[in-house]
Amino acid sequence: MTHPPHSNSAPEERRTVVVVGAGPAGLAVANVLRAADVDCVVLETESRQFVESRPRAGVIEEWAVRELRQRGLGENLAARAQLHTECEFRFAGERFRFDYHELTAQHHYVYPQPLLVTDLVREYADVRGGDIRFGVREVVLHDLETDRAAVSYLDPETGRRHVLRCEFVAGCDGARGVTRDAIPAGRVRVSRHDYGTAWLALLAEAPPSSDCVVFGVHPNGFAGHMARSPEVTRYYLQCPPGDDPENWPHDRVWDELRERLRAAGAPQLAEGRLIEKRVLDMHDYVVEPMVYGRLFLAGDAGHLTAPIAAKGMNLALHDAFLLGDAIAAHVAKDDDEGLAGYSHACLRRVWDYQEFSQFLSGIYHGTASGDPFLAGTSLARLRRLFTSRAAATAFAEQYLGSAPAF
Ligand code: RFL
Repeated sequence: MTHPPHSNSAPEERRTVVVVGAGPAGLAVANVLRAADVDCVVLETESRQFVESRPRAGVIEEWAVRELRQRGLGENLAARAQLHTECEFRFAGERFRFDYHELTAQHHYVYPQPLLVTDLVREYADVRGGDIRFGVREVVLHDLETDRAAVSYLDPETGRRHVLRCEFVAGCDGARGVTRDAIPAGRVRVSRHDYGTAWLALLAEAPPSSDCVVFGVHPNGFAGHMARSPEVTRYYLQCPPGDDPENWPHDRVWDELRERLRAAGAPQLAEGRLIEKRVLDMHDYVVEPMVYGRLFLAGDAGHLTAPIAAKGMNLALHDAFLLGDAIAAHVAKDDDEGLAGYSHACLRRVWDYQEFSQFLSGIYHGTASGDPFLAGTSLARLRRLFTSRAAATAFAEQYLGSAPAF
């Protein structure tokens, strides 16, 4: 729903684009716009320090790294990211290396999301002189179906409501933002999927215990190991939906990780203090179209992909580059082709990644489903990756998001 601007407002500002949210999507859009000399402002409810330290993703696909670098946003990433060429599956007490680089000639990059966000904030605000307002409150969207669209917010320091009239609103405020909810019921379709399971997402102050990402497929449930830095490792443990992290004290976590990642010849897990422990219920949604009037959704605001396949941030960047370029083409050349095709172009990759996430969920969660039939087909799916080069190549392409077209 949209609301009329508050009567007790500061004088209205006129801006070309208001970007709501300073996550990977919003910051990438804003950087593209700044580079094209398009006027914009970014509104963010949290502080700069908070967004620069919020731990989340780590895996970035090669095409996304290439795009970031081409746009002058990937210098630190190129210098500091880890380059991965293979991953390892552990099941039935054995280790199976999956060399996706050999199959596709492509890599995965591991670069923690807080570092990418820090790079993008610095480039936008400090280098390109962009306007970004942290700590705003009560963001409201107005008149989205008119050519007088606006975004207003409360400045907590002055208590005044600011109104920003604009040509476009980029809704980049993630899964729990306000922009998606500003669309009246019935104007877009929201498709949802619930996996009926959850992951305990852990960050451990411990060095990685493998030189690559490890997926443990075990009758007790899935377990994952992902390096984040030489000192910090992300782990996942499948758990019941709605589980309480307090049910997972230090010893239980490490016992269960050791059990689910156990395999002949595997190095011992390096144990460390758990600095993050959150239960993530696994669910997805997709908003279609990702456009309503002057509002263009990007990233998690428009589609959520459970972190099963490590795709959400990659999709956020994909949307952001398309949206930034489309708005820039409109402003510079009155070319509206990009804006008209925006939602369609985003959603093709989104649906492809959602499908892969479902496929991967079958592999990861089937063995622990309690259904022996599902357990059997899940293991067959997994073994096929190591017996059929054709199956392995198709999997590698989806794992890396490297298909030539979607
Ligand atoms: P974000 O990152 O949530 O940023 C949204 C920003 O909007 C702000 N905000 C508002 N601002 C103004 N007004 C409001 N009303 C607002 N409401 C919210 C928020 O404070 C925030 O700063 O969304 P964005 O930019 O779309 O980026 C999406 C990614 O963050 C997300 O998809 C990934 O983190 C998902 N994900 C992964 N993706 C990958 O591609 N590779 C991975 O390896 C990967 N690992 C993960 C993940 C997500 C995880 N969690 C916690 C769900 C691992 C985990 C554990």
